Amino acid sequence: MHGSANTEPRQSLRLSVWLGMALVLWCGAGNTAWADELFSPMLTLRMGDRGIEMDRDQIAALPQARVSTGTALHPDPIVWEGPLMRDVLALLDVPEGEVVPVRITSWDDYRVEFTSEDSDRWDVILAWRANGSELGVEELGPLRIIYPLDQFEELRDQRFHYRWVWLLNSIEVLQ
Ligand SMILES: Nc1nc2c(c(=O)[nH]1)N[C@H]1C(S)=C(S)[C@@H](COP(=O)(O)O)O[C@H]1N2
Ligand SMILES: [Mo]
Repeated sequence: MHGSANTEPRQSLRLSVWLGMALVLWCGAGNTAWADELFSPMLTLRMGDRGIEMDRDQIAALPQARVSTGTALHPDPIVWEGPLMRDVLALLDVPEGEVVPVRITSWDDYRVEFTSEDSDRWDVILAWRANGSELGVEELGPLRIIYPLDQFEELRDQRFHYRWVWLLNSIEVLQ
């Protein structure tokens, strides 16, 4: 499943309203402690009855990967850093190489489903840093999916664009 053309305007409206509220809080607070509370837990993992909630420190404690690439719609290269999606899925004991369906959701209620085949084939990063700084909500963080687009021409495809989830808050392995 991927976002269809007729759901995008509704998503965009909801995103705008949501981001507007988040930005007011963000600017008003003037520090990241508030933002951390707003986006807490930073990441929720689910598989069946199992749930794992992770905060920024736990995400930062995972092995970190790094890639320099533009995004689906923004070609200027940025250095993105964060854990590999395959390492994050491994926290749910998803055996590497086994293809499982995953549902990714975001703080703006965007959702998309694809499979773990992507993160097995490519180094897909759950980025929380960009050009050396932590991603704030104005950069569509605190977590977003980054494909190594500039390294693999085959990723330059509409099918993948929907999977570049920003404002990511949960990853669920569907069984
Ligand atoms: N949270 C969230 N992520 C999203 C979307 C969205 O509406 N909300 N739109 C998707 C769509 S339709 C596209 S084309 C890509 C664009 O990614 P980019 O702007 O990072 O290049 O983001 C995807 N990720
Ligand atoms: Mo899109």
